[in-house]
Amino acid sequence: MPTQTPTLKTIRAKVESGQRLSFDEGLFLYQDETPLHEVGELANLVRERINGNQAFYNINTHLNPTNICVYRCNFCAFRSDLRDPKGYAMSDQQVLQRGKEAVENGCTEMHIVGGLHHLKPYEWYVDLVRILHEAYPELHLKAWTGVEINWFEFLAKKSVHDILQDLLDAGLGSMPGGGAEIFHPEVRDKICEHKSDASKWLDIHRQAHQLGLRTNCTMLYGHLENTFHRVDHLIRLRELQDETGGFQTFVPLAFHPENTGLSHIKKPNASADLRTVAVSRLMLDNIPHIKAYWIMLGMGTAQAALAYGADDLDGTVRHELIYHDAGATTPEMLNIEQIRGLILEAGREPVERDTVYRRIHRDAQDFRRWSTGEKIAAVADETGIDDSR
Ligand code: V47
Repeated sequence: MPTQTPTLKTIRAKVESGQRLSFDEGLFLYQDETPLHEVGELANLVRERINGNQAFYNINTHLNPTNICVYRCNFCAFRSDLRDPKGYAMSDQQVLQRGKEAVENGCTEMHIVGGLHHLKPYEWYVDLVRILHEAYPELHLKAWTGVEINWFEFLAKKSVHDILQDLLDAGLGSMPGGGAEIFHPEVRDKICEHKSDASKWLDIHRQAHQLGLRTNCTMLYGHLENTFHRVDHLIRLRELQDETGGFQTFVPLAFHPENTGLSHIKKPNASADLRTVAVSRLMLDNIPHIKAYWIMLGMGTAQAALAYGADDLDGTVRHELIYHDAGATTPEMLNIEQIRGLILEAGREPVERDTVYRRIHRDAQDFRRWSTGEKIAAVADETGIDDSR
């Protein structure tokens, strides 16, 4: 049977009745001729169906233990060579100091990613999780991307399963979504040829989900890819999510060209950002949350994104380097009032969550004291994953 050419009318009917959109419909939604406000309106319908008027945030910090990296991804401004004056690797004491600062500032999460340092053994990466978890057990450690886990396979000569088990035993709480970039080899081979390929990245997340870990997923857009590559990327994530249900948030990441090997490319504009958020919400019907990462989008676009499919702004953030090295002009951090204010100004209800989407209750007298409440009901959770770890 010939497939019907997509129109906004047919797509609207499918979205309203909760039917899954096809590859061609994803391409259609990405076309400049398909009015952005209509794509946004449809995405908002799905966003409100799943998450109501709520917009989530957390109190978090970043830790990039080293920027020294064996890979030379041409989109990255953060990496460094060993002898470059910019190169660094943190000591255990510096890492623990960051844990202390996080806890003293009420953080519930530490987001840990970095370079693949050729002189650091596997144990350095595992022990970093262990010392932080032993000193600050209340701090959720969202650590190491699929690309790092793949590097650990090379370092330790162990299986993905055993590596993830070592990290779980050390205190790993979940995994961030970085390193996915663009899966399609036509692009991946041009921007990060040495990095784990799509099937490796996806299989690491599959195995993490099977071990009961929640993970996030990302897509880096606005460089050498076209809309075909983006829709292909989204569908590969959707297929894995059908299998495991372990992804909790999708984070579209806008390329920042400054100080990178692709500095001739113009940064995506606000309409490209909003369209990507909206198409992601519409295509990823099985991933509960879409994040508008304010550090990368800028505050105004992140606020608008809350009406284009996004339901999460990430966190207050401290010590972000990856985007600021690549020219991000956003502040280095926000305080609680500021992030809540952004959400309120956008007409949404701010809800503080922990990393695995449980409500956080803060002590009214001392905001640094908090307790974990109930799981936020987004889509039906049939994964059996236990988040009480
Ligand atoms: O994998 C690197 C991207 C990612 C640039 O899981 C760049 O909640 C744009 O994954 N321009 C790391 N993007 C960041 C990341 C992330 C961020 C926030 C939340 C979560 C989460 C994950 O940043 C890398 C790469 O895709 N990146 N350089 C650049 N110049």
